[in-house]
Amino acid sequence: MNGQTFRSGFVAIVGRTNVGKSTLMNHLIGMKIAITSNKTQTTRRRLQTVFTSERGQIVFVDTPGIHLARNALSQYMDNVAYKSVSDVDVILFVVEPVTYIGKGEQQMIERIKASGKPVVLAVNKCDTAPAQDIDKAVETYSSALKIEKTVRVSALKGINIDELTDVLTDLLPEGCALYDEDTVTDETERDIAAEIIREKALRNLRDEVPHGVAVSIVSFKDRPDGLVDIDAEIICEKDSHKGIIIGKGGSRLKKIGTESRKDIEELIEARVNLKLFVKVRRDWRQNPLILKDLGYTEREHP
Ligand SMILES: Nc1nc2c(ncn2[C@@H]2O[C@H](COP(=O)(O)OP(=O)(O)OP(=O)(O)O)[C@@H](O)[C@H]2O)c(=O)[nH]1
Ligand SMILES: [Mg+2]
Repeated sequence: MNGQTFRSGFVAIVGRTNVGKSTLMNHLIGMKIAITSNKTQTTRRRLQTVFTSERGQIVFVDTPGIHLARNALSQYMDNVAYKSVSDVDVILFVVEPVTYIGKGEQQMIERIKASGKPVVLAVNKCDTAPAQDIDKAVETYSSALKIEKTVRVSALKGINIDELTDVLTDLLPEGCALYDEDTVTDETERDIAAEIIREKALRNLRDEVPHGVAVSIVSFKDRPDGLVDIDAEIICEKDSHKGIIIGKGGSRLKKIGTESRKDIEELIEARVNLKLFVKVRRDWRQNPLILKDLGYTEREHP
């Protein structure tokens, strides 16, 4: 370790929905674990990944993006994000190169201030704006809260990612590794597979349909020859949405299935036989029992 102090701890990745938190986390760890999309409210629950280097170990906590909650699911999502700031060592506040701080973002800023935790500001999507706009965004956020370090990044283009991991490591407490150095996440293959299917559904749907989609893995079984059989349900809120998800002659569902299977095969390094079913569960986003069933409830974390 070249005589350097080894540092370890938790970093919460927080910010408005769609600013690129999950894309950034995937680039920070060098692997696609979190799903991403150009729709708002893609991430729905807390997701942990691990980055280990010679200098230290960072446990990243990706969180749902702040938006104005309108139902029980989105209320849960905002709460996960707000709460995450209090049980980590460092906060990675991700923003876009803008100068407007919305109501939800302002509430997050208040939570961050109250936590007293050190904050690193990542101005993401730097590939989309001229330098003077990025400077203005830095000014805006620096006057709204105390920031230890600012890093201008592009998660999509991989700009300044190593610099960001260095800055974050410097702010962690001295300590030994919390996870085995080969660990990338504590998510199960089953849970990641469900998320991959949800991502493909999100990316192939428009308007209000994607926000009412959830995925539940019904069975996940290895065959002796190495093939893995996965049955999954795509849950939606209305009969009309079911028709849209299935598409003309089943074309959209087939596309979602093909894209999902490819990514799941890459993830689990095995051939997959994937069967998708679409099921309507009316207004499930308001139903506490269904939310619990789908894992959208508070869990205990170390
Ligand atoms: N141009 C550009 N687009 C980016 C960058 N980072 C992320 N994106 C895009 O921004 C969109 C949102 O990315 P996500 O990573 O899903 O955003 P998020 O903040 O996790 O969103 P929520 O989970 O809803 O909170 C996707 O279409 C990404 O491809 C970037 O650096 N540059
Ligand atoms: Mg996300």
